Amino acid sequence: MNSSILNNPNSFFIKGGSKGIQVIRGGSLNCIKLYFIKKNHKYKMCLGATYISKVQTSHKSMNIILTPRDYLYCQIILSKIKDIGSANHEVVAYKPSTFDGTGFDASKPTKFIIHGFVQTGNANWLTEMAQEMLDYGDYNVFRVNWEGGSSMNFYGQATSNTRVVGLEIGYLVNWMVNYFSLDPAKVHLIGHSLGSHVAGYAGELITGLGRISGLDPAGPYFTWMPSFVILDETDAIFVDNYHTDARPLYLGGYGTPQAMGNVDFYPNGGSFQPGCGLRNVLACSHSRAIDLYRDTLNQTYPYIAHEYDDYDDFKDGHYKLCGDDNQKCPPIYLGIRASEYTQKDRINVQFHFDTNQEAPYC
Ligand SMILES: [Ca+2]
Repeated sequence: MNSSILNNPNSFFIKGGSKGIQVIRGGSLNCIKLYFIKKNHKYKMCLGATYISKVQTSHKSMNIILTPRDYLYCQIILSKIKDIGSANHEVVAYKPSTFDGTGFDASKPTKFIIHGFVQTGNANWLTEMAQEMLDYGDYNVFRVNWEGGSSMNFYGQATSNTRVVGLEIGYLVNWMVNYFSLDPAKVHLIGHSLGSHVAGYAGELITGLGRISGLDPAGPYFTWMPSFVILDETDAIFVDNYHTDARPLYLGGYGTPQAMGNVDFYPNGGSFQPGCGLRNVLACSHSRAIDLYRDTLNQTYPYIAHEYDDYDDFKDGHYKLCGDDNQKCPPIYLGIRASEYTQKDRINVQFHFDTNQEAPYC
């Protein structure tokens, strides 16, 4: 190891690489050691397989050094049925005892809920959605808390940290697949904003991951980036995205307009949500994707959407030509039941519809 690099307090490098942010693609889940050196302290991080993307395009102008794993404080917490709060259990890969007494059952479908920028895994919407998931189905439900990496009030830093959180989840799930014989096809990652891309990074590491739901995937630094940078349809068997705040950042939008799943939902056109008004300064439209998804857990009637080329066609009532038997573009359930869609081999299929301004939205 180059001692001059070790002695440079600003160095960040990957073993075998050189100073700076480097690309490491592929590899197994065997530990790759990272060394982070700052302020005369050396941190050694063992993250499993990883890559650090160095991408310089007009859409992503800089790369930010990752926050050390210890500072990022990533927790993965299993929510116990009917007992949100004090009975939650943090679980750790390669420590099966952390699963003892949690009620975890590897034969059940397993959900992970992942927050975004300037949030925590203990925010109300995560604990409430976890409980709603448990009420809806017989699942294992985990909340991912990466508050140490998301709450620095610097978006660029948080975008870099999403890669570490994705690694943590991928590392845990792959261990669970090996240790508990968990079926990865029954694993479903649900992420909001930056959490959507966290799910994408995790999905890239998990062979045969069943599903990712992107709740208004973050736009800045991600839109039109390569597949390995963004959540996209290659990251799971089925990827369903919900675009609710897809205006450009200079107009206050945090989401992306880019269709990047197998199916992409654009309620009310996807750019702005009814009822938000001035409240949009509090990311009202950005959060609406969460509200809509949760509503599909709470309502007894199904939310159904139809395929259109764009929102204008929906408003004009121009249905897509679906063939004589209407089988070329079948309708789809929103939210939790989107996985029942029958044409999962298609990509970037757009669904447009309008909603109410508050629950029930459809
Ligand atoms: Ca991807």
